[in-house]
Amino acid sequence: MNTLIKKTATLRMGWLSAALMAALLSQQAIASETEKTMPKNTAAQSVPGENKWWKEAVVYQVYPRSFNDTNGDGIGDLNGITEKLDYLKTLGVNVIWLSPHFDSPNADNGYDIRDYRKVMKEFGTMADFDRMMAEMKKRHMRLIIDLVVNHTSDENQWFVESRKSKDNPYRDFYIWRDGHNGKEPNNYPSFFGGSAWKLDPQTGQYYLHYFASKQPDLNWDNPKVRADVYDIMRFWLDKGVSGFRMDVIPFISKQPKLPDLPPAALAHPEFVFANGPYVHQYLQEMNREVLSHYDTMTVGEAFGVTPEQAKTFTDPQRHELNMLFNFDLVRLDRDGWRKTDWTLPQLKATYTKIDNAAGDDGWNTSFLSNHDNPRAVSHFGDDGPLWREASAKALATMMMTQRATPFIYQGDELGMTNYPFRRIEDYEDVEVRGQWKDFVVSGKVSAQEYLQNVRQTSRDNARTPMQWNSQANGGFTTGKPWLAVNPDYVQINAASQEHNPDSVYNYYRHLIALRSQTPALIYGKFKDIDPANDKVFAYTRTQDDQRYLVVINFTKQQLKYSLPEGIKINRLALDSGSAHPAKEGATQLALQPWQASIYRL
Ligand code: TEU
Ligand code: CA
Repeated sequence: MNTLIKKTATLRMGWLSAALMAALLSQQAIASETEKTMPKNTAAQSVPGENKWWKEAVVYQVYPRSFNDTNGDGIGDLNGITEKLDYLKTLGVNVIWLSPHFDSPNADNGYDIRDYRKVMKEFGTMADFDRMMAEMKKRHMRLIIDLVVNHTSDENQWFVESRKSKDNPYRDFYIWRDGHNGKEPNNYPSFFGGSAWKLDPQTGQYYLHYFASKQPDLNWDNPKVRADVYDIMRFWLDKGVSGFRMDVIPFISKQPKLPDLPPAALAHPEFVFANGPYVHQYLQEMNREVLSHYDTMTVGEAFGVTPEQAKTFTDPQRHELNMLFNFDLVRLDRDGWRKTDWTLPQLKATYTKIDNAAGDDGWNTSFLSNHDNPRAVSHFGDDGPLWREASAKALATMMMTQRATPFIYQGDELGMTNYPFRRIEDYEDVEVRGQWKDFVVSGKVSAQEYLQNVRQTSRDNARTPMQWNSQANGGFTTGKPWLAVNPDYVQINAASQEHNPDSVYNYYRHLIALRSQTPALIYGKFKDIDPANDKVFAYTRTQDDQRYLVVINFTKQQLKYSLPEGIKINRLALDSGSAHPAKEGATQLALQPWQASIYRL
């Protein structure tokens, strides 16, 4: 075994035992705290397995900074989104998730909020926001916004007050501790490098920050914090937003007394952070106080939550959240910033696991990328010129036919690819810069090894600007873009795809339309019919007498595929480009490279 593999193996084991420990911790927590203390929401009991608009929705994630710049400052803006609503309407999506649009000093591109009731000045004004929402309404689209309330910006007025003195009324809005023997209060690492504690000279105490030091963690054990967060939620719901994507929401309840992490958990603290004792209590309170009074869609970013635990957040009987983003799939071949390998049977097993964990009355999300992950086609497909389009369509087929609400990340509908990063200076992301210090500057790994990995794993891969056309900067801006546009915009852009019937964009359109019209593809039971096959992903979606088969060739070879006993084709529902789709009665399929087909059985 070479040293890299050995190292990865140990890291993985560390992660597993941390996950195990966290699972145990959380079981205890759920039994001891939540069930006993929390009154049930009796107002709006929902029936298991019910049909819901948010299950039938197709969501499109907009990362505003990189979407469309209308005033030439190199930063996307809300007017830029409004301008592209017809593009999104034509695509067929009906919910937009907007990454944070609030006033922010942008230490983490808006995930550090200074004023929750103001629009980030780079993105525009509240009038722009209202106009954007009105234009969405006209097109029967809904908007969900990003609720970032595990932490704020250090420039948020709450923190400005909090750090002033130990007896400031806002002191307990954050988590302040004395040092331990002249060092940090405990060994928590920050996701963005270094310790999760920062000494504040004004009072001589440390504050906790799971992310950048400009992102202090709120103290959710303080009821005033919770009440203020609920007010912010009502403010936006009353404006007409239809719900929230909730940033690292499982992290809001901290471990009592904040003990050191055991060494095995240090590489993956998320499994401990996500298992504080009161997380379910707080979410049930949030539901009772706010969400149950509106018709909302809620999706929690569940970094550190295992599929088995997901149900404790999303069980309709528990009145917490509708759905979670589970990271087992997008992090299948990841260990922190390191890229590892994946196999098709592993990918399939992940889908089955997540689906089983949801059970009949639970509900999942389906996504292959977002603003924190590499591009879908570069990650799970083949982004070389030969197979980029075919593999992007194959992945789209997989993503859109799960028993889950699909979330398309901006640009994936064009098959946009990872950026050809070379040097550390090419990156803008606070995460990359922090890790560079921790791993490379410290001498733990070579610059080459780090750069080789983040080239495939960095969040900036997904954050390069949208590629609208083949003009300068891909038509994203007339100025200098805040992050370089991928040079492949000349070939890959919206303008060249909108009117090409064979484009990735138009294939997405057909897929979205098919899913929207086909209850079995939304609600139907999922069954992997050939889990060990390492070349073809074949599964059925069944609702009553409606039965569909999805077959995806994950290789760049032509393949013959024999359907398992008892399954035969009735008719083709959608195909990504086979010269000879299978006919009625067929039990043998001839698959083109990366071909994806949906058949009615
Ligand atoms: O991300 C949460 C998170 O923990 C990871 O997905 C994160 O991106 C990182 O890769 C962990 O190593 C959310 C947001 O989506 C992300 O953009 C923010 O930076 C982060 O929270 C802090 O708000
Ligand atoms: Ca702008």
